[in-house]
Amino acid sequence: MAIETALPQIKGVKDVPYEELFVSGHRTCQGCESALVMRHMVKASGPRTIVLGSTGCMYVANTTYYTTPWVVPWMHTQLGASGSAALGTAAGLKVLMRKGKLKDEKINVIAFCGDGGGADMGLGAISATLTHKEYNCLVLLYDNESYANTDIQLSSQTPYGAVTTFSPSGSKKRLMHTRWKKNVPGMLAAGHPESRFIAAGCAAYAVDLMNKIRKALEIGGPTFVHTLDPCPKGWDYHPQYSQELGHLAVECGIWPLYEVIDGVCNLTGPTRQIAEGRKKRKPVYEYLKRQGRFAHFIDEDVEHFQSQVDKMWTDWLIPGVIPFTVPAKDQAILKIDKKSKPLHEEPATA
Ligand SMILES: Cc1ncc(C[n+]2csc(CCOP(=O)(O)OP(=O)(O)O)c2C)c(N)n1
Ligand code: SF4
Ligand SMILES: [Mg+2]
Repeated sequence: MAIETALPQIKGVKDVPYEELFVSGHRTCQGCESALVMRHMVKASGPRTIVLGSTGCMYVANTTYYTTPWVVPWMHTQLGASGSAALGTAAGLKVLMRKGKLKDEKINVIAFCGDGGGADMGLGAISATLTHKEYNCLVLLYDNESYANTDIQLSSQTPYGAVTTFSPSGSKKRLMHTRWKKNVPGMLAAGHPESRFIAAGCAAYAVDLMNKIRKALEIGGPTFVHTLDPCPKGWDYHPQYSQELGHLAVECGIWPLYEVIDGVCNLTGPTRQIAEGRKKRKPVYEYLKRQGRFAHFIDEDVEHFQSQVDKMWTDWLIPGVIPFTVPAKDQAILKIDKKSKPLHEEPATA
């Protein structure tokens, strides 16, 4: 029987494959959105997929001794090595197929990493991988905004002011952590013109996310998807609110959804509606007040958070994506006319 490998775009939930390739047998917390990302990721990619994963919750909790939820082939890789593992596996498959030792067919290679493993330790390897355009592989960074598996330590993805085990709020210092979250997908998109697909998604928008995974795998070459994943343990909220928090992160403009295809940026989902003025951006307080990690915030902290998010929307060259601001006097030189030119053109998919 011929194996179906083409991955068409999913038009609605009725189109979502029934087949589960990430099943029971894992020990992630109730309400773990990173586990949902894994499930959506392989649902979208289908059975002809090899998954590689760096150390973290999605390794440890998914491979408790003698059990695994993975139906597809799966391999662990070192904490900072998802980029190298993706590239090495894609290169190995290519050689085996060229030598006739493996049937020449499309096999999806996906390497995942957490924010600690991808945005911090393994960023160099991911960057290198995104320059090797002759290999087909996807790196998926699942971002729960901490080193969760080792008990919620601060990472470069932890939001401004949030409490982690490395940034507790104290009586002398209310905010132990005051860095703004590193903009990983924007940075990778801006710096890797040979990567044909780089996107930001969220499991709360499941179809949007699955379509981004599919586009990445169909467009080919080295690609990257970054997901924001609410984590009940690290963010300190009841597990039943994970989806709601994913929605709020996007609706408050904190986590813009977009994809960059061949250098063309396309905002997606509610992010697009907000940018087009069809939906009102919610105040960040709606998001912050739902999580214990921000319980120590006073008004001025919320105001600062809001002002930073506002800047992402009003000053950045592409809202939430590219953090350059262009002075009015230079907008004509750079051919930027925000009023007459649509900022977010629909890119042609390959
Ligand atoms: C080189 C190295 N340093 C430290 C560790 C210990 N360690 C294991 S998992 C982990 C946290 C990883 O965080 P992240 O990548 O964000 O994944 P998460 O646990 O949040 O899912 C750490 C520090 C390790 N396994 N390898
Ligand atoms: S700590 Fe967070 S990321 Fe880890 S398994 Fe629990 S909910 Fe998921
Ligand atoms: Mg993490």
